[in-house]
Amino acid sequence: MVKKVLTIAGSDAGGGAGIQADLKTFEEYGTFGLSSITSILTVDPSTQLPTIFPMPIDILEKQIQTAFSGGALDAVKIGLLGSLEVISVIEKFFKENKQKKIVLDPVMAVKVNDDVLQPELVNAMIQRLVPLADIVTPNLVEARILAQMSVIETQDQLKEAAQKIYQLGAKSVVIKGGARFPGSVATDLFYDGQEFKLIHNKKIDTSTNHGAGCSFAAAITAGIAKGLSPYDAVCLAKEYVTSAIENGLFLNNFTGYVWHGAYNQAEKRMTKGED
Ligand code: PXL
Repeated sequence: MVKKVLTIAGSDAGGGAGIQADLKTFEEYGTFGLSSITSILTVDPSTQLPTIFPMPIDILEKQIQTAFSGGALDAVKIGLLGSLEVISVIEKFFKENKQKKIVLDPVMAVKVNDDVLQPELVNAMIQRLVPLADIVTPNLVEARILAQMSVIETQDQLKEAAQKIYQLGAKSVVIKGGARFPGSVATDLFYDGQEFKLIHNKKIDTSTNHGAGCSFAAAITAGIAKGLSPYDAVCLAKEYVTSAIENGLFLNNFTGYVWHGAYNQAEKRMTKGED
């Protein structure tokens, strides 16, 4: 049976991150993707500054209602929220449908300028969404905010942050240290209250990484929907995203996107009749 996977996230008009990354990734995993759009993100071509247009809450609620019309989904990913009210709607439908397998990508900033978006959302996310999550997938900046630490630069600090986020009530956490983490290798850390698992990879020297975080969380969601443990889902997602980054493409002179189809060489599909 094809698994049904929902993303509740922002729409990235550029096609690399957010809802677009999620649906493309769900498809690559052979799962059926559904989407509830919380907001629309655009980027000004001359300044490169992002703008977030929140979806009216009643329209978001109708989308989530549509997605849950057949009951609980096989897994759900939460990304960019857009507004505080979104959290209450999510809570309502998760509770009514006894939704399990919840992945929280605690998006607080977009790569373009790294300003923390909507700080009022952070506390609500910590108190109300983190405890629902089977896995939370912060990057280094988000981990620092969730764990209320001033720096994460060493492996001990990475572990301390993971433990603090776990103690907020998530069943597991993976911190995407990635290429930003000091040192010669890209380091991520998985923790589920049992043992710390460091995941090392080579640092990839490329700027085609827009959408990497969203795609990673989406890949974990699809993996969990298909029955992988959170840790196994993280390891496969890592391979999937590494390939997507290595084979990325540029939308314009500024923005390099991950290529979601890279792992499966999707560019070779449906080539009948192509010149
Ligand atoms: O990667 C953070 C992110 C999340 N959600 C949406 C985005 C981005 C980054 O651009 O566009 C919709």
